[in-house]
Amino acid sequence: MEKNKLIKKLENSNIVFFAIAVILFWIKTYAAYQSEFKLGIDNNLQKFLLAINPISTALFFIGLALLSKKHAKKLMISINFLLSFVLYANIVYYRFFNDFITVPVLMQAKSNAGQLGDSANSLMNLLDIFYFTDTIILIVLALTVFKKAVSKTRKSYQVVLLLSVSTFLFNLGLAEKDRPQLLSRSFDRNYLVKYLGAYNFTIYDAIQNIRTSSERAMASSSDITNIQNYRTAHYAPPNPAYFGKAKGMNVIYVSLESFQNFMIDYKMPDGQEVTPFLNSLAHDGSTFYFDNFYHQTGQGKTSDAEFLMENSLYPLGQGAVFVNKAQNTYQATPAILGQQGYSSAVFHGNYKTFWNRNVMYKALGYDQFYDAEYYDMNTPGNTKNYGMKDKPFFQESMPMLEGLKKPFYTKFISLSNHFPFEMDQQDTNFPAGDYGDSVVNNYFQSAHYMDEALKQFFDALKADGLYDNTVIVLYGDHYGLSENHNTAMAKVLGVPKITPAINAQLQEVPLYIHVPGVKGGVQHQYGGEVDVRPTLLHLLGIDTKDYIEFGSDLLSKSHRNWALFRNGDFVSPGVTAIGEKYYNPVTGELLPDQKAYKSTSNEVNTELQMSDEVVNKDLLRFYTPQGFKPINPNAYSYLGPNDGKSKKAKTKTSATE
Ligand code: GP9
Ligand code: MN
Repeated sequence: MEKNKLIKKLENSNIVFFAIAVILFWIKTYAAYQSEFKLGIDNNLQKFLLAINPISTALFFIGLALLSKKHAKKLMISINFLLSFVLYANIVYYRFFNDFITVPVLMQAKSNAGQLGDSANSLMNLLDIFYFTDTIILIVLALTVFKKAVSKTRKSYQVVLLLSVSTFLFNLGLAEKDRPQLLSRSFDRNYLVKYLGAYNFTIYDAIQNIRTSSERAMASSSDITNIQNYRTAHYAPPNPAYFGKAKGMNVIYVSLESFQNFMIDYKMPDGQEVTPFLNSLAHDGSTFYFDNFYHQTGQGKTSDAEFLMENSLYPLGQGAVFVNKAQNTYQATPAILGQQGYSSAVFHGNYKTFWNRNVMYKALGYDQFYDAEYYDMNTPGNTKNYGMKDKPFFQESMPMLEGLKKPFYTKFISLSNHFPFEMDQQDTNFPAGDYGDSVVNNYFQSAHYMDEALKQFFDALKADGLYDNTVIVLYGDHYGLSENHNTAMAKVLGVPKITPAINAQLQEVPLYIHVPGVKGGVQHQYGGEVDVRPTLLHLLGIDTKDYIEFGSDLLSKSHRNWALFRNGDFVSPGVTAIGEKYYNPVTGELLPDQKAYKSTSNEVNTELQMSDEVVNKDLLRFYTPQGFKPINPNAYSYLGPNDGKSKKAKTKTSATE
């Protein structure tokens, strides 16, 4: 009898319903942390924090429902559903990108028509319903056992709020103990999620975004002084042996989609080289081939690589700088060369709005953008994934390239070697890999196709005489095979497992620079995409000392021999730093004196912070390098091939009539 009474009492209380909601939500979130995300938990404190971090969120948000006496249960269920949705969206995004959703990523979904697009379906499965089971259980309970439950008072919310705030502060306090300055100097989203949880991360991210937009408004011209001093201190003067060796020559950049450096000289089990053409360039002695060169991109992928290469600034820690900071002032290579008599153009077989390119290219000073509209996207077999396949792309680009005013500065963004790398059967007779992972297997065929397309492009350049008077720069934009494929990658590389040091090495992308008449060869210095612009400008005879940039000329005698990653990790000849742990790059083992490298980590963070300041505060608007005229992005317009033609066509028709 007594027992029944107690049960009745419990069933009648919304507080009990609330407690069940919190516990279910907690378990669900923790299960997701364990099974979906690779957060790099490495001590007991971190384990503990991961376990407790959903509590404050659950108490706070689900607890809000207690403010309503009438609709408490309904509200709890709705809030639970919303939170579950946030978690699940992150899970799906993480399966593809190994990263968490940020506000800028949500914003750029508009301009990229949802980059996940078709892939999203393949990243979801039926078992994912698990992430909504708590919502379902709550609905069932609300309709049955707790049908009659009521809230006696709103006061319970005060208690819950107090509990939530104190658990949060406790959590944050412990996190800061393990990682000081967690909130102020974190470039790695994994850290924030592992210490504070996926939901708090979303809130932190939203606040960060509001903060950076107000940062621009508050900035003043004095903010650039600090940056200028830093820049002057790190300037690497040109190497006289190379300075001006390409003066007046045309420039062609080729962005090699998703192309990683491990492919160079890689042989399939039957002995076939995957990329014979690129291999031959690496060894021909007349092309610089950098074999310790790294991508430094963030969430903006291809566009981040473009940003690095042409501004020598780092992309943003969150979102794509092309999308979020296209209104800023820049002093980019196309603008610099434009003022030296160069014409400039980008060639890319995808639509111009992707990555907000049509807006950003104007800020960079590009005269023309040949986007998808200029290519034959209708012939069956010409396109794949996002647009043109590389062979028809290069082929159709030639007449447009030949029509440019010389000297020209151009960029070709290849596209078909893009995730998931599937090939149309008629495009390949190269064997796929056999590594138990279809994405990895396809990668070999797809890269081989790109290599053939490049050879064809070089042949065309040789045939029309451009080759002898053109600097050609080829670079892999970013990794193609994410950590999700590391099991197969271990087989590809013939190692027992992908250690953190090997994983860092997998971020290597090839860089080639061919300068007619200049002897090249394999170069072992470390560098990243940020270093290419000073290298190129110095070859063209333009000293970069007055420009605000963070890279250093790869051919300079005082080149900084490192590559830092956007999340604050770095690689250099003696050490690979991952998550502030320092490894021997060769053996992959932790280095004995971990403290010795802390100062380099600090330098890396300072550099990223400085670059972020330039971009977030739009500081280049306060500074004009000597000899450079600020450009007006509105003065550029990219007409499509048919724009303005309709009128002409009409005139023609009426003339014949
Ligand atoms: C799309 C191309 C590929 O235009 O740049 O985008 P990615 O996903 O590699 O950034
Ligand atoms: Mn890309």
